[in-house]
Parts: sequence; structure tokens; C-alpha cells
Amino acid sequence: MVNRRSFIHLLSLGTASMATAKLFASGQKGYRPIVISTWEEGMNANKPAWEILRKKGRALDAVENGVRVTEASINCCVGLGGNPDRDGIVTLDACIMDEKANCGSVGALERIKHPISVARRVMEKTPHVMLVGKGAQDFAVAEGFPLEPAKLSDDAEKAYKEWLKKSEYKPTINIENKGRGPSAPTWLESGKLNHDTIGMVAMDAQGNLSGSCTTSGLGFKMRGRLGDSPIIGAGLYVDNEVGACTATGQGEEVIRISGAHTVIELMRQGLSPEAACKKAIERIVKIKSKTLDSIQVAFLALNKKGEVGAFAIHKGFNYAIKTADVEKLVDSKSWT
Ligand code: SD4
Repeated sequence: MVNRRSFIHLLSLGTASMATAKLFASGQKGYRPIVISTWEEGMNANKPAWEILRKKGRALDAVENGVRVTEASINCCVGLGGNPDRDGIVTLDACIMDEKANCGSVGALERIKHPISVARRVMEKTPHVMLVGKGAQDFAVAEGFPLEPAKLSDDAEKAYKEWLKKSEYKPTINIENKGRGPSAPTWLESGKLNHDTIGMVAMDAQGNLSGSCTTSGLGFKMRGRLGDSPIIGAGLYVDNEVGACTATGQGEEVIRISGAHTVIELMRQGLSPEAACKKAIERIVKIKSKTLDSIQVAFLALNKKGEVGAFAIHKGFNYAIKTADVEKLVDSKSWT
């Protein structure tokens, strides 16, 4: 029988456990915010993302604002400063996904500086997931995004002129590994190491996951070619119960195995982020065993516990991590 005293005790216990639950949900206890992103450039991109996470902001805002830094910088492979397609035109691909499986994407977008923000508008303001080409540009302009001049960056202009000399296009050649192919210059004129597509995934203090991915795609690609980066399930996938994953590298190979979604499903079965990324890479390795030398793909994943892992076909892929205590660049494990 419950007397008055024990009843009060039970009540206070109830309140305590409710408070604990609230504490957990509010992130003060259970969830440690984290942001991770592909390549060394991720170190810069993680900074504004972390500022948002640190203030208990949404992971969605973090991953959008983080990759905008890369989109605004001059580099071979992200944003309007990136390498053009074979016709000399820069076309941008991007996608974004939040904790509620909301997602938005743009493909082959021209003359818009921040495709990731257009992707977010597609997600939030249209009944669709994906807009491409002229339709995506018209939508962006209608949403107030300025139409930038149709002009290549100096680096891209130079790389394009160089490429035109042979006009050689080998779609299987990757653009990350030093000296492996002509698609993108390895070193920027500044002397800094070149980088690649940026994919970013994050968990906020509420334990919610989101991700973003943005690129100018493979340099000197065929006009109209889309890679994995704007494709939900290929270049990016988020499942708030399981984790988040992004991909970089030869998009065709990532699409072929529904890369990011595959990694999530493997994590759902209990694999760690690294083991899941490795298994997905093994699928590509099996399919492409004869031409592996000329293909690079890497996956980067985060699970709901805040554990991080990556795996690439070849050495050379690295990723940036930022948490309350850690800010570092990590070399990924690889198949070769
Ligand atoms: C694409 N996945 O367009 C992108 C490019 C990339 O490393 O990530 N390259 O296929």
C-alpha cells in the first residue's frame, strides 16, 4: 500500500526521471554536437557550422552555412570558381537533408553562387525534391539569388585552356589523387593543395542529424552530366534514427550502389560508420576490380552515437572533425 510519504517520494522520483529525460533531449547530457566534412577544406567549412552547433542551433543550419564557405572560395571543385564542363560552362550540383527526411536538391545549376541554399529552398518551398538546369536557375532567381556573371575563375580558365589542348575525357579518372588524372589541377596557384567536393554531416545538441553536399562535379564532364552529389541516397543520406553519410569521388560509381543510403542501411544493421563505409567501398571494388586504379570514391559517416568513420578506395582521402574538444583532420583508411 502506498502511504502519503511514499507517494510523495514516488512523485519526486517521477519528476526526477522526467527532468533527466528532458535534460537528455535538450542535449545537456546525451548528445554531443559534432560536425564532420570531406577533405582538408572541411576544416574551414566546419568553423561556421560549429558556431551554430555550439549555440545549440539546428544541424540543418550548420550544414548549410558550413559548406557555403567552400562554395564561396576559389577551388577546383566546389562553387562557381570550379572547373567547367567540356563546353566551358560551370554547372553546380548540391543537396541537403534534415532529420525529418525533408530533402532538396539542385542539379546543373549555372551562375548561382550558393547552390546549397537553393537546394534548401527547394526543400522548404516547393513540393519537389529536385530542380535542374534552367528551371533550377529560374527558381533561384525568383527566390532572390543574384545571377552571377558567366565567367570562369582565373584558375578554371587556365585549367580549361590546358584541357582543351587535348580535349581528352576519361570519365573514370579521379580528381583527388595526386597525379592520377588531368581533370583538376592538384595544386592551386597559391601553393595550397587542391581539394574536392564538400560533403558535411552533423548532429546537434538535440541529437538531430542533417547533411549537405555541394560540387561543380567532375571537371570537363559532358554537358548535362550529373554525378552523385545532388542525388539523395547517393552523395548524401540522413536517417535520424541511424546516422548520416556523404560521398566524394567518381559519382557514377557512387550512384551505381546507391552509396550513402547503402552505408546508412549497413549502420542500421549494427555496423560502425567505418565498417559500413568499408562494406560499401567493397561493393564498388568488386564491380570495378579491373579499373580500380583509375577510380577514387570515399564515404564519410556519422552514427546516432556520434561515432565517425570513413573509407576510401585509394589513399589520400581525409576529413575534418569538429566537436567541443576536437578540431582535426583525419586520414581515412583505404582499400589500397
Ligand atoms: C561527382 N562526386 O560529380 C562528384 C565529384 C567528386 O571527388 O566528389 N569528386 O561525381
